[in-house]
Amino acid sequence: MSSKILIIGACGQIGTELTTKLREKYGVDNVIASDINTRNLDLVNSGPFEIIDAKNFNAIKDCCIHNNVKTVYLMAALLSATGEKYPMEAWDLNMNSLFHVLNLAKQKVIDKIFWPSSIAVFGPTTPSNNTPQHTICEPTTVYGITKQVGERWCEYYHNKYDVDVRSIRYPGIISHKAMPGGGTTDYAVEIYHEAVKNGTYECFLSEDTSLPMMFMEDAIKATTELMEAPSEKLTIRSSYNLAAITFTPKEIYESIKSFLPEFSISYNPDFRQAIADSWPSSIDDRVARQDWNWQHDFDLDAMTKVMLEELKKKYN
Ligand code: AKB
Repeated sequence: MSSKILIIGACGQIGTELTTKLREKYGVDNVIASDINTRNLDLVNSGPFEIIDAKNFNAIKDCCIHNNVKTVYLMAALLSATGEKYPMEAWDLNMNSLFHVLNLAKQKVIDKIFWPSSIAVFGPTTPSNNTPQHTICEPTTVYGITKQVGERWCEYYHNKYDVDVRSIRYPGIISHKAMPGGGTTDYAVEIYHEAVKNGTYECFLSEDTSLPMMFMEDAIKATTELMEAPSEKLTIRSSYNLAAITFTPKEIYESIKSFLPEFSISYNPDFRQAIADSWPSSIDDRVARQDWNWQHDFDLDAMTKVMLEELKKKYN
């Protein structure tokens, strides 16, 4: 049997598009999508799909053994805003699912892991502009703590047990297919939907909150390129800084307004403002650029153009 890829958490914002891309690249039957439920029927019906709870070690192991899965993308997680509401659930899901796949690789059931980290590993004491790869990481959210600790474990399993684990510190990801859920950067997706549907948006961050962001196409490109890079080129086994664009709510509003002149915005910051304030405003990703030639394609206006075109098709 040819070796297969398993995506855990495939119905989420990134998992949905990652599944499509990996199926294009490696063949539909070679990529098994899985999630805890069947909430995304398009995805469920688009190829092999299994219901798997990312916290269930035996379910993941059985799926890997029965299908000859050798590569796992672990996309299931509780994000920053939800994690603050359900701290123990975030710890439980984010850490245990990671240990399950790391231990499967240690046991040589699987060969390779992709695990997403986040700009949430940084905190208020981190240099905020052009945040370096190696710097102070004192996160103040539960999500950030799980990602920081997860990074340490990834590096440990690589050094101690030769586990081939690869990771990216994703910035906020903007896409027009599946919605994000429970993140602080979600405003940058909601704003496009509301602009097209209602012509107005109330933003939960203040107008000058600058955060690192990226269009989904770039995030998927980065993920597949990192996974295809020769192992010996990779100098980071915790997680790579990755950057594309940085903008504030006001700047994304202006970008949308240049396409939709009637669009209006108001600001009503909530608890997510404190989370955003603790994160960097821009990221230095030179190590990713050197090690595996990472380059982004989309700037803010190019992304706005695609987002508005696609969402107009969806809503009209
Ligand atoms: C969040 O806002 O929690 C996520 C992230 C930056 O990891 N999008």
